Amino acid sequence: MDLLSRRNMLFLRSFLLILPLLVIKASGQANPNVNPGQVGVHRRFEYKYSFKPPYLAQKDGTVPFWEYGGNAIASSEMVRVAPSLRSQKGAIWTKNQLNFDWWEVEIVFRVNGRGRIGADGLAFWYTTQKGDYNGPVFGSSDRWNGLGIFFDSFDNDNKHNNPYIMAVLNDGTKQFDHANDGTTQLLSGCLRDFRNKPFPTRARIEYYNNVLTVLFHNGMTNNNDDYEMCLRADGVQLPKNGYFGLSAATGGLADDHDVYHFLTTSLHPAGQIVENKVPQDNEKLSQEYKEYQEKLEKQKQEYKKDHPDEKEEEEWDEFYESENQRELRQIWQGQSQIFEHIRELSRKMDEVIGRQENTLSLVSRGLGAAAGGVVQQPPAAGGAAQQPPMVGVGGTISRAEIDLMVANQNNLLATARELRSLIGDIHARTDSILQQQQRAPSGQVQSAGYDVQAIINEMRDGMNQVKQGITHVGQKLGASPQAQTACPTGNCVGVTLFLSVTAVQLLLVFLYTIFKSRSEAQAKKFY
Ligand SMILES: [Ca+2]
Ligand SMILES: [Ca+2]
Repeated sequence: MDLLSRRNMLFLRSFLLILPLLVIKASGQANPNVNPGQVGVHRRFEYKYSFKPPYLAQKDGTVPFWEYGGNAIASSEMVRVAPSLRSQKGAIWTKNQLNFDWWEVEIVFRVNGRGRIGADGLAFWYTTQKGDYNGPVFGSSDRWNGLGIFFDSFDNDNKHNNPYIMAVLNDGTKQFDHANDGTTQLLSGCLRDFRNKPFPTRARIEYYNNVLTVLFHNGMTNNNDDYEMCLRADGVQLPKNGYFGLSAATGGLADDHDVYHFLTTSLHPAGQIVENKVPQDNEKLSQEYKEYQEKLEKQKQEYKKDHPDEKEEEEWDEFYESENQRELRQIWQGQSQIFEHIRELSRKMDEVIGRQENTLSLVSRGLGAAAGGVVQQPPAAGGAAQQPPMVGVGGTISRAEIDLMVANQNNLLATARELRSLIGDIHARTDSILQQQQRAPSGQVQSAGYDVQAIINEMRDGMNQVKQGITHVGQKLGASPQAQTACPTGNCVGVTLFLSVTAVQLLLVFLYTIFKSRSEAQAKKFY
């Protein structure tokens, strides 16, 4: 194992040590209402309130359990709620009322058009009555009773804040404020571009324990996990037993409004299982599983009898997982975990940001009302476009506090980005290790480290310098007597002079030794 991969290993190990802290911190902030998928909520796919390809529409053009009208067209692959022609309107509604209170709906859709700007948008509905197929609000009826989630492409109020996603509640009395793009009525929203994306865009709308959450997937990847928080609202009271619907409209500008998947899952709190079919199924399945297991075991034993030699080889093979392989496997597993946790963290962060945006919009609305007739600023989303209200202090929240909130939010964003880049880095490094591993079938990681190469180069240069120095000195020593006069310092001694002095000294020492040994020998004679 070379220097580079060792360094990588150390880096990973230290990161793994930090990880539990991050996880503890994250789990400490968890809110049981936020994500029912993780707190033991029973989920059930509701096929009577869903559609998806293939065979979305049957041969006669009908969509099972749904009815559509207006300019909507259904094919086996998708529902084109409104096509890219001028002034089109269409809608599709579930035939049946809901028979469950809490739900999650995932919509996979595309809003595509040739123009830089499109119109008008797509709407998701949960209402007590089915709406029209050619109504004034994105193709459906106004004065609805329930919830509308609007994907509003066109910027009617010219505030440069579209495409915009918003949730609007209505009790059947309010008329939708088209001129202001609904900013006077919206519950919450976010600025997200959903037009002309490389992959289908997705929205996950969840209503559980009176908390409405809208997650959005921007269609830049095909990864199902890349949802971002768009909005979250507590204390939402929707009427029971409503209908689901989708509608869309075009105007002078026109987009195709295509919906590929409409997937409904009902959510049931833990301990409230409705069906009793499940245990029977379970019993049957576990019985089958047992039978298969016995069969497998039997076959295994038979195989062992027939091939007594092979067994050992297999075991030895598994036993000798090389150290590198094991280490890589552990790193890989650790990494996957890290990645999951970071995704979770960033999701939570998005959620926090969503809440702050809510608060900001509330504050600005409150201040606007206090200032009296000041035109309201729609809540800008997306982080960068945020503007704290410029009006003076009107309530309990001061300008400084809002600034602080914004600063905090930016900090959070920066941290999240750092974490993301860090994990990307780790990925890249591991990939390179893996590639190297593949290249070396012996299991030895080959050294191709840039650092090692650099060090060797440096050493080579150093050696060359030393060599040059030696030859230089050699030349000096072998030079003619004239070179001595050219001695730059004046302190240096000529080679001949130095040699002769040394010779004289040696001679003197030699003579002294002879003299001494003789006198000692004479002295011995006297004893
Ligand atoms: Ca609009
Ligand atoms: Ca607008």
